[in-house]
Amino acid sequence: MAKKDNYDENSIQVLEGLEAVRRRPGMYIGSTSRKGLNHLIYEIVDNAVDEHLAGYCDRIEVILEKDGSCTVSDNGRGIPVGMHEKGVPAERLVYTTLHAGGKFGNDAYKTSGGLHGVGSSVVNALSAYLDVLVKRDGAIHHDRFRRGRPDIDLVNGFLPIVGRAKETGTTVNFLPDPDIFEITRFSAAEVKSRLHETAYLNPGLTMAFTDKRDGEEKKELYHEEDGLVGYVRELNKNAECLTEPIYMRGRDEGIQVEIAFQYVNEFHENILGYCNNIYNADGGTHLTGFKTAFTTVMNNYAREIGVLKEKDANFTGADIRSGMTAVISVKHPDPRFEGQTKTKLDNPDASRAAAKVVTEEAPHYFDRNIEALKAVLSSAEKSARIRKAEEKTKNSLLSRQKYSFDTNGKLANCISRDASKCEIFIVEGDSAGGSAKTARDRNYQAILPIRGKILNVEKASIDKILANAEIKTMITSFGCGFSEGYGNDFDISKLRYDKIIIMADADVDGAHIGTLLLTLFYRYMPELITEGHIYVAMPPLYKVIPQKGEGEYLYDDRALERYRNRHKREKFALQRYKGLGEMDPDQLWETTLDPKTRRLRRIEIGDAKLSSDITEILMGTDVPPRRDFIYEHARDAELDV
Ligand code: 28F
Repeated sequence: MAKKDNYDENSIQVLEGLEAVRRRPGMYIGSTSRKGLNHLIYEIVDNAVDEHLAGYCDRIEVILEKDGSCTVSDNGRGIPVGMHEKGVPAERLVYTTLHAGGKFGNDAYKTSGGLHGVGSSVVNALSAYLDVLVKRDGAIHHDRFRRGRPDIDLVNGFLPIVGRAKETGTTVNFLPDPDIFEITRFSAAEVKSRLHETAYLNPGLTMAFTDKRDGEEKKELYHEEDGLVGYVRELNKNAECLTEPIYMRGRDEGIQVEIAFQYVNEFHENILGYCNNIYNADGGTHLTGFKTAFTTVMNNYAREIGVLKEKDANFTGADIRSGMTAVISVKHPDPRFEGQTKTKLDNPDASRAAAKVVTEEAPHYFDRNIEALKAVLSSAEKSARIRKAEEKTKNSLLSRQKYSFDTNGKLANCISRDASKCEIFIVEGDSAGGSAKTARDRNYQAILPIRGKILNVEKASIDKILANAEIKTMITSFGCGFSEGYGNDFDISKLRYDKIIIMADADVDGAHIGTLLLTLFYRYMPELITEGHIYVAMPPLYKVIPQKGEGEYLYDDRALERYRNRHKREKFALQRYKGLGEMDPDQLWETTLDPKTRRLRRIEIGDAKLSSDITEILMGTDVPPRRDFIYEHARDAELDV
């Protein structure tokens, strides 16, 4: 009897906990937009990955179902279903208790640590329904919840058994609650990219993906036997490589460190950091430890083999990393993160561990691979030479231009100086630029027309980049300088516009220009993206004008198809926009400039793998995948209100 009372009390607490999640979902999953939505899948997948890390699961499957739900299953041991001391099956407690991991006094079990370590119960609380099937002890056990509340009766305190099974594993099927999420359609591109990333970080694990939502099933299988080395190869697959991928691993203070890097014939560094399989967009201590130690090791080599003479100054860290692509993955028993977004690792011991591994392992490799050593040092020399030559040019260029606000011929600036209200549209082509200048609200909207193709900064040296007229104009207009490997002159607090809006045609060329611009921002002004200032305008493809009633803008062919289906018997005129240049100023205002009616997509580069895919897909010459990519992302466009 006492036990039952106890359970009732507990179950009230449980419901209150889940209610809290439903009241403030953003606190638990970041947001209720598309990003938060996909996060639900990652939380569940992370639990399965933990089971892999524990050594019991080698296959995880993710299915996007026709009804909009998602199924995740693994072939691990199955979540324990035995009666817990509180009088409920352990599985049910996992799905209804916040911080379940901690409550079991078994913190060490949780290594991949979902976003805030509250995984399963948060997903449950935010799902219209969630079904769990556990195959264990020869039986299939079933549990079911609605909006986090159990929706199935226990049988003598146990989960109902719905079948027999020799094998073991856990399957979870859930439907995000439309009352909570603004958007309930998962982004397949993002899920796939995340699964592929997980496969690279966990060689030996197979990730299967199926999208059953539209028409025929689409399947992908990710299995990356070469792990981080394969990841680095993939990141560099379109570059001219100067070394083989170099791999090292080690352990220190209970932290496991794995590093793979490779040099390419380019002028920037691309270093990705992971802690417990989670990408750290803002890096952190594991990266700084690696960088500092690697700089020391390589400067020592440079002196030893005479690349640096006694009187020479050391190479800077950026010199040494110029051309480096690296992935650093640490497994930490108690990760801490810094800042609002929790994307920067903060544990000092992770820095020491990464430094120790590099200091011990890098010489093992370079002592035996002199060619690689020479390639790295000659890349550093080249970078140092350019740095010195350009420090002068750069200083004079920036001091001359830093505050020349209105002297720029092409920029049609706005009147307001209140950055929080101002917007700048980067418009492709002179004719669209002209219309936009007429159409805009000059109080707070600035127009910067750009001509022709933007320089591909991935392939250009810094002097060429700074000499490029369009890029110079952008740097001066934005007002916050730029950052490159040799020092950071970028100051986001000086940004003159809250929104920087890329306005290009909704065709392949437009997408190409958009990507070149994004690549520029990503490499040289990344905070513009991470702080959420970059947007892409999504102009409509069609306008339908019915005989009676209001005209309507349609943004893609699906919308047109839907419109046709809804207005089968009615006559309407159909106007097709080929490009921004064809719209008159009024149309341009209504479709692209007016905050009340326009559509903007905010650019987020939280996912390193995805951004590399974007560059890969959009920079490549393959037109078909590029079109698919644009299509898929265009459909996920969110209204900016
Ligand atoms: C589709 C999502 O969530 N898989 C999981 C396991 C296995 C165990 C476990 C999970 C013990 C009581 C805390 C099994 N046998 N896939 C998953 N597989 N959780 S989640 O244990 C959880 C702890 O609650 C498991 C022995 N030990 C652990």
